[in-house]
Amino acid sequence: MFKSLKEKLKGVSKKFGSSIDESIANESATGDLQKEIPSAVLEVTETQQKAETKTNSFSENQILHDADELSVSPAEVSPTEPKKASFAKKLKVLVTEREILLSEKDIQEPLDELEMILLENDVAFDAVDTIISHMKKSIVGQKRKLRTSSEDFVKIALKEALMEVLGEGFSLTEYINLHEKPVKILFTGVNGAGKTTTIAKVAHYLKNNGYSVVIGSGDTFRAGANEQMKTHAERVGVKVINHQEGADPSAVLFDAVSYAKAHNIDVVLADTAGRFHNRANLMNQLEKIRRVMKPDIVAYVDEAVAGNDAVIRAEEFNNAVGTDTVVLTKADMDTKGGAAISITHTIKKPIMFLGVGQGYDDVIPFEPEKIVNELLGADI
Ligand SMILES: Nc1nc2c(ncn2[C@@H]2O[C@H](COP(=O)(O)OP(=O)(O)OP(=O)(O)O)[C@@H](O)[C@H]2O)c(=O)[nH]1
Ligand SMILES: [Mg+2]
Repeated sequence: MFKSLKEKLKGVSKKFGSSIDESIANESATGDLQKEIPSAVLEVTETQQKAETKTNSFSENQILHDADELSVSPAEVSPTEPKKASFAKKLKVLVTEREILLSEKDIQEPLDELEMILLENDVAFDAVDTIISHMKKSIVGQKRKLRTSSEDFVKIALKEALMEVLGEGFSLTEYINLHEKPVKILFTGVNGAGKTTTIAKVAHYLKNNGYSVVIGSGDTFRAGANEQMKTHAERVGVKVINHQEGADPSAVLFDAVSYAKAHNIDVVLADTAGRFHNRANLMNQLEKIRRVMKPDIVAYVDEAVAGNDAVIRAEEFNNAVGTDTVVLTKADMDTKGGAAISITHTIKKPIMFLGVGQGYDDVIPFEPEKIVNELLGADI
């Protein structure tokens, strides 16, 4: 999942880290640092240097030892420059103890690269903007103690930036626990996005979590849709309500809700036929379904692999018939992660599940922090 983006983010975090380390090194080299070191410390340091110069026989071992701590190769440590090596060692300690003020130019290059990576991986413009501004805010002009590695410092900033655009997530089980039963969920979306499969997976997930479920087979339009839903429902052991092909989907879903009420079922999962937002008659039909079955949650389903197209369609569906939450399917085939990162930021609705395969277990509740940790390759 999101393999290409993950690799690129790892690379850019390293670059940010190196840029920051470079500015620290430059600052040390220009002697600015020396000005800020209290004179008492400098005096002690210089006295020690004198003593070291006198006693130092510059054995190869000593040079190797110093080189080790300075992270430079022995060849770079000239036996004629013992003062510099040993003074630099002390400076390094002082640098890690003090705070450094980073400027935008220190990180301009990796910042531009991050922007390109996000755009290339289908993250929407607005979301990219938010991430870049957040990164600047967290890094530029910030005094920070250099105790942690620069790369980790950058990862934390990136994590916060991604969390800002991902929003809160939507826990279905929490919602069900807090609301009157049956909780009615209407699934909408374009053709082939994965609505029917998602309903089967969610039914399976809910059953495993101790909830009772009924499915309404609301796709009365496509030939074979009823059969497909029935097969899935049988496999996951859930009752399905259906009418004949061509029947009014509102009536089917109304019946599914009545069945749930009569049998104390916790959740109704309502399927619909795939449709595009620009087909007015089909959108009117969805409006009618809404009025008749009064869903508690309208879940818009689209493919993560569709990237920016999924984000645009989600917005159009939201404007046309309303959306409360999003399910992104086929995340297992998505190397970019753009839709997962931008959809909530764009339509201001949380993601509920990610579909990650064709099996019934292949659905995972969308937890932003877990996703970001997965993207950045660490628990930070
Ligand atoms: N790899 C992968 N395939 C998926 C996932 N979800 C759905 N699919 C596949 O996508 C195809 C379409 O899924 P459906 O559930 O029939 O899609 P739909 O939105 O109901 O389609 P229509 O009813 O025609 O609008 C099927 O072959 C599914 O197996 C997923 O998370 N990962
Ligand atoms: Mg379907």
